Amino acid sequence: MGVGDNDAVANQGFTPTQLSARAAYLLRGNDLGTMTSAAPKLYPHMWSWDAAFVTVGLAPLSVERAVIEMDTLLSAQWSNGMIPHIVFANGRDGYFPGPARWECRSLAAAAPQHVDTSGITQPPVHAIAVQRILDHSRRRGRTTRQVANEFLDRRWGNLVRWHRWLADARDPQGRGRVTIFHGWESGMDNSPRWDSAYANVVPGSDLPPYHRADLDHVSDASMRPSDLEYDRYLWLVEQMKRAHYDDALLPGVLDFAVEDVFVSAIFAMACDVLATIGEDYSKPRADVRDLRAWSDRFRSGVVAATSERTNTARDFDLRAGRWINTETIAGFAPLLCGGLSRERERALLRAFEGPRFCGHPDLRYAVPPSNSPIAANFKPREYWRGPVWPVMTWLFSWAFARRGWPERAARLREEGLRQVREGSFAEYYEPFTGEPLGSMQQSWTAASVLDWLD
Ligand code: 9WN
Repeated sequence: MGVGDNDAVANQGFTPTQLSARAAYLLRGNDLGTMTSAAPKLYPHMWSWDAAFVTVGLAPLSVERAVIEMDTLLSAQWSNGMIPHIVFANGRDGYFPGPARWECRSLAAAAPQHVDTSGITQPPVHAIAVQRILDHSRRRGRTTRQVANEFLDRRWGNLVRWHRWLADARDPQGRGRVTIFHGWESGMDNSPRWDSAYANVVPGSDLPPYHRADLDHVSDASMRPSDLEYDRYLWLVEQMKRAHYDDALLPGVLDFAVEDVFVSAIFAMACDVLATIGEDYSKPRADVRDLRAWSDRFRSGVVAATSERTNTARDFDLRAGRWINTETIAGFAPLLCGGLSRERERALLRAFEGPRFCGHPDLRYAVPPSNSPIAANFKPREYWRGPVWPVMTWLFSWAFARRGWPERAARLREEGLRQVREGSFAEYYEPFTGEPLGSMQQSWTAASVLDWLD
């Protein structure tokens, strides 16, 4: 912090110029060379959806560096098409479960051999990053445009294979929803959405012992998932390892199998974004056709998952054979991908902006909390069970702009920026007090700010 910064914090927070300079500085600090760590201490490696959001923040700073970020991630793609949820930085410890626990190189036939990765996936937001790379390159000179175009030529096949894997391996019956086999695959690890499904995950007595590294980095353990939750997370990893991470075997052996409506909506939207890029850059027509077909299929799957009464979207527990009724941010999935009738969509927007979400009278900022403050299981400081995640505010503001709702997008941006101008770029925030929580200097929070202030 420079002289006078404390005054800035005590008063109104940093000015936009100061804030974007600090965000850029933060990403530089978290830069490991060819990847950006998700956060310096708690998450010292590359996470898949973090990397996509980070790329969105890097693109206005340097298209070249943004391309490197995506290249690193896509180089770690599995041969079946899966983009793994973590790409481990060489020689860095401090995160559990690390490569020694996942053992992907030795167990999974599809895992790459030149790099260590985890054996699960994360939400497919990468098309947004690719779009941002291309958009920013068009504002630059010829050399930068060429870097971006070559990137697209080099990686188009990876991107289509990634989407094909999601459509085929994770929706083999064509229901229009992506199945996840681990709560981590949703990116919303301990959301109340997964409570009932996790209740059926009973860790075996042969769960190998482990030490949680996350609790070494956060000041208050109650901001993180509990030990029982961790036992379940690790038990699912054990089940996957025993099945050699084989796509064909997972549905038969995993205690947790849920159709994730939020991931499905992101996928529908991402397929459209990629298809448009494909058209604009003359990519194979067959690819574009497949992408549009997946987009339609998953949009329908999301709409079919909505409640007639509330219009919110629900996840489906494949093991229990029932819809999961919770009141979380994921319920607004149809606002990301569209597909609802005009009337139902208006009602859903009203719910998003109403007193059960962004319009709750006690919220410090009018941004969506991860769980409704009205819900019985709402916990204002506990990870995905209540806090506000700025990157989710960014995702909704980006999607609203794309859906043709510029005022709504601008409102989320303004409120999101008001929330983070205290300058710690926290992973998540207490919704009523605005207290920064979890990891500080979280890369995707800085990236959101950089895009908002660009
Ligand atoms: C497990 C990195 C990741 C995010 C997730 C967030 C958290 C990891 C963890 O951190 O998950 O993947 O160890 O808690 O829930 O969304 O990608 O920022």
